[in-house]
Amino acid sequence: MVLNNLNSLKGFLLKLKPKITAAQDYQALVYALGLVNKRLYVRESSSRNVVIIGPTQAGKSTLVNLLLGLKVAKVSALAAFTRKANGFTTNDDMQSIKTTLDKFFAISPVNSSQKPTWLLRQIQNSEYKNTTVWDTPDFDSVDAPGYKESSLMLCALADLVVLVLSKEKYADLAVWQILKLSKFSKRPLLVFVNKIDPKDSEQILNILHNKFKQENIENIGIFALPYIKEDVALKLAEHKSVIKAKNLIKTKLAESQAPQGDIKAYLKYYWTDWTRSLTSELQAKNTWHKLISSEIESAKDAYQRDYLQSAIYGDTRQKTMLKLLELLEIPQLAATLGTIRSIITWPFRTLAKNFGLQTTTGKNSPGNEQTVLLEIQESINIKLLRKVGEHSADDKTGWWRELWQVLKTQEATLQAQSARRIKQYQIDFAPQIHEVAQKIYQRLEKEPATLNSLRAARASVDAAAVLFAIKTAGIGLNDLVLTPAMLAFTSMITEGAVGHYLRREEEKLKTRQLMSVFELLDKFGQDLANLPAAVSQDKIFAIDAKEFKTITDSIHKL
Ligand SMILES: Nc1nc2c(ncn2[C@@H]2O[C@H](COP(=O)(O)OP(=O)(O)OP(=O)(O)O)[C@@H](O)[C@H]2O)c(=O)[nH]1
Ligand SMILES: [Mg+2]
Repeated sequence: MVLNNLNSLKGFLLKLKPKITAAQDYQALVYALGLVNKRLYVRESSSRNVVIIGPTQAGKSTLVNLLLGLKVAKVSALAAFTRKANGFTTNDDMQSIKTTLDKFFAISPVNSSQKPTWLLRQIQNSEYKNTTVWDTPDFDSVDAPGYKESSLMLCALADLVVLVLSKEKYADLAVWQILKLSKFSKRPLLVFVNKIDPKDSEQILNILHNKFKQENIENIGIFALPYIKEDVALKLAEHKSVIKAKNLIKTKLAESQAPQGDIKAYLKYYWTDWTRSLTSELQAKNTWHKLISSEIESAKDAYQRDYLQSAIYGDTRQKTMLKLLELLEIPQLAATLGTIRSIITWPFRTLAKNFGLQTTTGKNSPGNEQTVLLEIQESINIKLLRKVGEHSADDKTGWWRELWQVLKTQEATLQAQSARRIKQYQIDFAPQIHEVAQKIYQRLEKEPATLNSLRAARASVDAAAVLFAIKTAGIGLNDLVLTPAMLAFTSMITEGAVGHYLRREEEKLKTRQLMSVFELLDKFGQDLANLPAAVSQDKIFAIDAKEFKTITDSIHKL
């Protein structure tokens, strides 16, 4: 259970990592990854780790050699000389430590081609059994952000930390920022101040003791090392500070395993800082969904107002009428068909004129409903684009700006997609219109007088010819439904005996139509809600509110 939690926590931290810009938060997060990886991969029985850390040129590599009594770490007067973590181990089983360390240090994407940030070398030293002593890169030089991860990770791995300061560096902010990380981990901390003039030594040690007290950071000893002109290693090897420190380290390492440290408290302490941008982003996402909902709601109102309750709803009625004509099978039509057949080979304009059409708008001109829906869709997009633009103006996370870009580039695609959805809705809804026509026809069958008069009427015959033209010539519905013939036929029905019945059925149809269009509009909303997914994951967190909550809750169970 805890392992599962740790694994998902690790995945979450890895997602946060590339987006954290504040240096201190970043370093705290890498340290947290170290703590998590240590729990996940480092067995308690494995070798002990002594980690030497400090600012550049403080004398870390020099001290590693002094503590080991060997000349293994490379010392140089070049600033930021050590750039990889160098482990010197007395453990015989190099292979097994390497395997463990490979897992421990992996905090970059699995297939990243990054070069290893650490090296391991076996040494012979009978003083430290089953121990790895680490020389680490500095954490304060200009280049350090590029390589200090391994030092931070090692601080988390350490069973004991040795901090090396020089007389110019002990008050540096970077030093104290790193030390604050160790507050929660409870690793024994030993401090060296290097290159000190012996006459200043007491004073500097006092200042440091006070500073540690003030910062509430525990240490197991602070030692001063004098500035030596040359042959540092040779002359300091027997220095009392070095001897004392070596004994202290050996005693500490011999004690039972260092406490694991309180990961939970540590995570809780930094959690708000690490997730501040994520929280703003999730808030922005939430606002985006609310904006969409409110636009879709007004679109639903607009559809009712501009279509269902408007005079142009006639086009649905005309579709019903056309279907009804089909069902009526008017006998006189056969005679008319001859004429129609000769007409349909004519150009479209001539044909349309024959049926009393004033204007011809082409055979693909959209129906009224389609036009209304397309306009509604366009208006949703325009309004949302404006609102997203407003939010971008004071956007701290960059999320709104990214969304604006996506919305702008996807505008045409969205429109095309909506147009397809509208067409599909109309195709899917057609059977319901036909069903109403069926019902009216069945109703008419019960009233043979009306049925016969309809079949006989001149208007029906002309209208049937219109229907025929639509079916055979592929002429757009909208061009022809308003012909006088269709209007005459429609009014015969509406004003006739079944008029009342028709209107009642039409009301029911409207309700179903409204529901179908609500579904359609909700799909528009879904398309819009999915837009943030198109934003590159380099730019925003790929974390949703649910995942965030699950992980946040899981910290309490650690
Ligand atoms: N004269 C003198 N030089 C010292 C003393 N301690 C360290 N040095 C020199 O200071 C320089 C830096 O020492 P290193 O041990 O390489 O320092 P470091 O902390 O490992 O430095 P980076 O790896 O660059 O971060 C080297 O030239 C050392 O010889 C000392 O007590 N006296
Ligand atoms: Mg060094």
